[in-house]
Amino acid sequence: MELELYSYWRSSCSWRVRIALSYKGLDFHYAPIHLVRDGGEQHSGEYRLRNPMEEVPVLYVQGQALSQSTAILEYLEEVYPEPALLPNSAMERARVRQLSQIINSGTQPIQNLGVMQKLAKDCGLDKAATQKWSKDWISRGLGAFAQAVASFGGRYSYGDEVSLADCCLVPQLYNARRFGVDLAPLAELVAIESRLSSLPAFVAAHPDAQPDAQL
Ligand SMILES: N[C@@H](CCC(=O)N[C@@H](CS)C(=O)NCC(=O)O)C(=O)O
Repeated sequence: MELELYSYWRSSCSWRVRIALSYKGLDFHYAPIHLVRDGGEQHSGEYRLRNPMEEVPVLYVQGQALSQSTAILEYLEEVYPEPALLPNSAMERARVRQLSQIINSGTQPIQNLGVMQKLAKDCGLDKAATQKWSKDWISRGLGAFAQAVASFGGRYSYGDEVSLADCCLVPQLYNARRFGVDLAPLAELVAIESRLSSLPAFVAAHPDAQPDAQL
């Protein structure tokens, strides 16, 4: 199946999809979209046709554009069920989705680039204030994630198998560091991250390993 991923090296949502693609051993063509240069290539007329939300990622599957990273993750899981990123029972799958959504809908959207730019433009917040905004929302989201992991985590975010929740956690921790979040209270998440980081799929999906990385 022909797969093409529109991605930005540091985009946490693109990173989630890169992890799943690599974990499932799927080859894909990488199409870089620079989120900052020239005001952001995601806002170009050409890209808006790919995703009217003007965001990455977009995954083309045999010419059909899919957006929204968790929809893409679920698609990949359905079409390429092995190796699995969701557990067997309905309750376990709901737990993994619960964790994923703490990040996908409860954290990342509030700290996204577009939100920070709007806070600066429309509300007059300076860089320190927008950074603090993002830092506080990430702390809150990862704090909730850590509490859930204390109940049903294990070697990884949910139990002892890699799951979609891990695809969301690792990029969000990277963002946490970028915004100066204190990770000391989140030591268990950092420990899970360090177990995940040595897995080949996580190595391959890291921002620094992408063709558009600016090191
Ligand atoms: N809910 C979307 C969010 C996508 C999203 O926020 N992407 C960010 C990068 S992680 C983006 O493209 N931001 C560009 C902008 O805000 O202008 C998803 O999960 O795919």
